[in-house]
Amino acid sequence: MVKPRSTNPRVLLCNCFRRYPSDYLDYIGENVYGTPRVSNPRRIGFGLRFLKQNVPEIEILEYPLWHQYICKLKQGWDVVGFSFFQNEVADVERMAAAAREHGVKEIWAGGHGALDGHVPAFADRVFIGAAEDDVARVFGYRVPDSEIQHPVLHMPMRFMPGRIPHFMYGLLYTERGCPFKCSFCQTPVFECKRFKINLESIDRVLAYYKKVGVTDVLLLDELFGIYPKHAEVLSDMLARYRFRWWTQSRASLFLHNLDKWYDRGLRFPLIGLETMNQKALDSIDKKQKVDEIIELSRKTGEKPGMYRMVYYMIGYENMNLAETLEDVAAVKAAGFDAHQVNILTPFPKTPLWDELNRKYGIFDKTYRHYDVKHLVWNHPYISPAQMKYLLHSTIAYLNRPMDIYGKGFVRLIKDRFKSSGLNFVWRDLLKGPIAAALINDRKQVFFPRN
Ligand code: B12
Repeated sequence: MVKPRSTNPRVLLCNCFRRYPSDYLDYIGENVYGTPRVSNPRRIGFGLRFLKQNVPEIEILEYPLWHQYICKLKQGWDVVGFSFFQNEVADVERMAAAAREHGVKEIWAGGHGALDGHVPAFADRVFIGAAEDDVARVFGYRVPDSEIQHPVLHMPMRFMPGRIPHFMYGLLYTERGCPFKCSFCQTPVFECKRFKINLESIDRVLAYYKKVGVTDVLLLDELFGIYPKHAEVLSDMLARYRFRWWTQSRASLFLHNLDKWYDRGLRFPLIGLETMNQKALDSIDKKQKVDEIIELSRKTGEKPGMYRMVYYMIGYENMNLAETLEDVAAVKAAGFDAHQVNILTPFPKTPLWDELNRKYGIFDKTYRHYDVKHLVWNHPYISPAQMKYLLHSTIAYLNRPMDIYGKGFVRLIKDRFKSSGLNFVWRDLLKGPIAAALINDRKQVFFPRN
């Protein structure tokens, strides 16, 4: 029997299971065909850490191995919940079935994967968007959005072959939601409420990162800079702690803030380019001009020590093979340093999903294929096999290992050496990897809630 809520149910929230201990997302390997490769181990559930920081009564289990998960189930839980992406839905359904077999009466689902239409078939409660307050209510109190506290979040990057520690990012989410409505993106439907994460809790996390030796902070907001005053305080804070920082945003916001953010430590802008074809940009409602992208490349290219990565997609409805190749050539000519190349993928509840399904049909329902590297709908001009070939050749062309590791990093090293002298050797070649080797990112560090 599920206990009445007021008596504090035992709640366990998990990520999808890992297949083997060093299971990783081959994020760089998927986008650069060459060595050295960099692995992005599946170790930390960012959403789960946010929930635990704000609702300490829950227990979290991050990316367990299957046997660890079963062992945990045996401890007896009133509720077991899962945090997952679309490409993990089938695996999580299997985990939910195992939980039921162990007598769990209530299954929860959250994270972007929970938007999938099949999820209510195996979950009793589906949470969309930030859920700190919803989960706190189960324990009889509230966590308003303005009081959500930021937890400690690390993300390791390791060189392969082997597992050589290279970087340990400190992660930051400074706001949730996005005012734009790009047709491919789930954020407008996932995070209907937009809000900022409170600054005191961010400051506390930054002080912690500094203390443990983190050199680089990665901001994974959908769109850093959309709240100008908030971004002003935050960029100032990052400068005060002397972090080098990486952030996602759109071309217009980078252009507007470039000089200031650069002076305050921004070195790795991650830019939503999407395509250099204006018709295609308009077709996904990106509200971005190709001229802005060109201008941004020029301006960022003049900043010493800046490494620019763009998010690029192929497979637009109105582009055939030849037009796609022209687009790829235009992206190369824009002159950015690295490119994440994806295939335009409809995700549930997005305008793109409805439109492509209605006009052409979404034929591939295999969840694992929703990793933005597969064509899952009937493209009018390009077959799935052609698209795969196009993806591989685009990646090989845009991210030539010699350019990425050779030209790009050699320029970075030269620029850094020029600006910091021998301090560069300490900070980049020694301090970063030493901190990466010493920090135990899996250790759950939480601040007391005040
Ligand atoms: C960080 C990130 C990643 C990281 C994930 C690392 C990790 N260990 O989690 C990396 C870089 C590895 C990654 C990879 C991918 N990503 Co990604 N990623 C993001 C990003 C930028 C932020 C997500 C995040 O961490 N948010 C912050 C946390 C705090 O929020 P949250 O997870 O949503 O959790 C909150 C709520 O959702 C809720 N909640 C979450 N889980 C649960 C569970 C329960 C039970 C409850 C009650 C509540 C709850 O409460 C939490 C606290 O408020 C988003 C875009 C964005 N800005 O949102 C894209 C995004 C989620 N990614 C996306 C995609 C497509 C991918 C990839 C498939 C693409 C690729 N090949 O690169 C892969 C798939 C990875 C995988 N399955 O392993 C898409 C959609 C994914 C989808 N629908 O499945 C997004 C939305 C980007 C976009 N706009 O298109 N990603």
